[in-house]
Amino acid sequence: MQKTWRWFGPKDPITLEMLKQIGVEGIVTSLHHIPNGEVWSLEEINKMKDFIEDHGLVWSVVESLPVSESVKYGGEDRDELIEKYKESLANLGKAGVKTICYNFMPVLDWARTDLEYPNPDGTSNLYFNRAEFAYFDINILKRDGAEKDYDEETLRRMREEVAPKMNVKAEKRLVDNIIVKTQGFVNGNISENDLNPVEKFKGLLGLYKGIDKKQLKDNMAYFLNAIMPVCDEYDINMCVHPDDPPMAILGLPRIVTCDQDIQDFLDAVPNKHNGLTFCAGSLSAGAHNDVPALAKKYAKRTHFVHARICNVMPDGDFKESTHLDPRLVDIVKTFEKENPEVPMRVDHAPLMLGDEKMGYNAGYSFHGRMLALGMVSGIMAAVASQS
Ligand code: DNO
Repeated sequence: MQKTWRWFGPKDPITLEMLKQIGVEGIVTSLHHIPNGEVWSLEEINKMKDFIEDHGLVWSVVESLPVSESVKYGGEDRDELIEKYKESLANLGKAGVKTICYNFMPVLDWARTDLEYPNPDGTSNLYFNRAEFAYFDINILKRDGAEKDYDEETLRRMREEVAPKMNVKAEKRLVDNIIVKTQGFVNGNISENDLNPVEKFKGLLGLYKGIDKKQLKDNMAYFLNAIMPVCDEYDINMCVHPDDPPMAILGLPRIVTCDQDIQDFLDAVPNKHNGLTFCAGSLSAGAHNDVPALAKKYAKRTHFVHARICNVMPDGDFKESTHLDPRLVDIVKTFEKENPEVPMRVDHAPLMLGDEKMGYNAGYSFHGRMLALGMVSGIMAAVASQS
């Protein structure tokens, strides 16, 4: 696999010079300054590409070229937005940047309740607490009928363990973690500048009234069918990111959650340019997924790999595991054998050794990711020595 790194552009405190020193071969980035839905001009693309290449690196993957909400729910302006998306793709193709990661998650890109969950060794991790998430849904969003989406045990934990600890500050932190800090930097719907994120969020949820899984799948197929001619012309590989976590949340449908879903979107638009971002971490956050088996099944349809893996607790909470987890070793082995050229980046590593003071985007520490890259590189070297 090609060793890549998610870099957030010239304002990222982690510089390309630093990345060269730690063995990174390719860069994963986006034009974060261009608002969602606007065309990426060839000029802006080339500016970024030249900057990366001037540092002796290559722009391996775009993560992400965001799909506007209206394309997902099928709004009136979707065809117009898809035309703009096609223009951006054509410009990327002309510049030679040909692997494009996107997602089809309604409203919320990825979700965690805690961004600095302390570990016994002094590091901290991202964490998803189901009972805290239920508290956000039921008591903060006050979504109609939310209670019925949670099992009895989660509701008991919410009442007995979460609610007594809540106050204005704790609620604000939960809102920040779930819909603000995890969204802004991925060009999501809510940013740190929004004065009332909860109200804005409720409005966005309203856009999906009446949209079920089937409708969302149809909308994804509509989008893919529309863009495939451009992908064919420029040999662009589209790779959808699985839903994180891989299940319906907040009453919203999610459609890239399991084996069947993956098979469905691949079958819906049978074109080699329609592929997957194999985010082992997202898929592993659902106990229903056997992620090493999915890697074997879909290695050849994968255009981009996110290396990380989660442990799901019996109560449905989950947390990232070490990058040396045997399941990840197995997955790395699979990709090294089945798709050795595929770009891979390590994902969501702990905060450690001063990372916590640096204000990095949630999940994107420097020391934590550097250690993770060292671990995955070690696994790759061991696999190479055995073959
Ligand atoms: C979170 C990321 C996601 C991912 C997008 C791709 O850390 O894995 O935000 O970049 O879903 O579109």
